[in-house]
Amino acid sequence: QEVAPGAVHLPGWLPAERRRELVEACRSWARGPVPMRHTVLPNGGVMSVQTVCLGWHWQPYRYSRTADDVNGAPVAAFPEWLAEWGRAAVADAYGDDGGYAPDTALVNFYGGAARMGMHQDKEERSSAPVVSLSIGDACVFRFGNTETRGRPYTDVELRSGDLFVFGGPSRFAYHGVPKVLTGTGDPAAGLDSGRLNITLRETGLGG
Ligand code: MD5
Ligand code: FE
Repeated sequence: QEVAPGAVHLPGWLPAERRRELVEACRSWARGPVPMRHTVLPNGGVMSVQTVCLGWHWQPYRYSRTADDVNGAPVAAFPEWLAEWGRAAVADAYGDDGGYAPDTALVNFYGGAARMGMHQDKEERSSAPVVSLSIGDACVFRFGNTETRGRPYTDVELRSGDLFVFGGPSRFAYHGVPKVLTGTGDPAAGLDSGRLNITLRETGLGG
């Protein structure tokens, strides 16, 4: 389950009932106050993944309180219950929650053709872990190194209910999602197709 130092994969961590609750919550966040949408990159590219944010609004390559690139509205609050799930996740991965206090979540929806290229998550001003929860279709998750987008990397299959915690020396590793495994999903979770990934983070931005 430790894929690399600080990178811990706990398959099936999220119970079925919690998956359903999280899918329902994501459906609601996807409607507003800021609708889920394909992020436009500074180079004009459009991400194939759709995203909605809580607490802070992520844009490449910054966080803001309002969704200036969507409808200008303040993002939905980051709920305390999700912070508690985050602390439980870090405690189960590392044996101690380390006072984890996430203040933002990125909810990413991958349709069957969606991909995420190799990147680092560097917008946060904190080296606290990233907690990742996956629901629905499985995917190939590519976990790389901190130096380059290329090899060496390890491909891991992430399935519905899996938890992955990225901290310590793995926090700033390159990573991506080269493939969604269509038809491998979890209809009982309330998601008939596609993949949901929810990441919890500490922005380190305060206020
Ligand atoms: C996903 N999402 O599966 C991934 C899960 C994103 C994103 O990459 O930016 O929304 S989070 C994976 C992650 C985060 C921080 C560090 C590392 C991986 N890592 O060191 O590999 O949709
Ligand atoms: Fe990422």
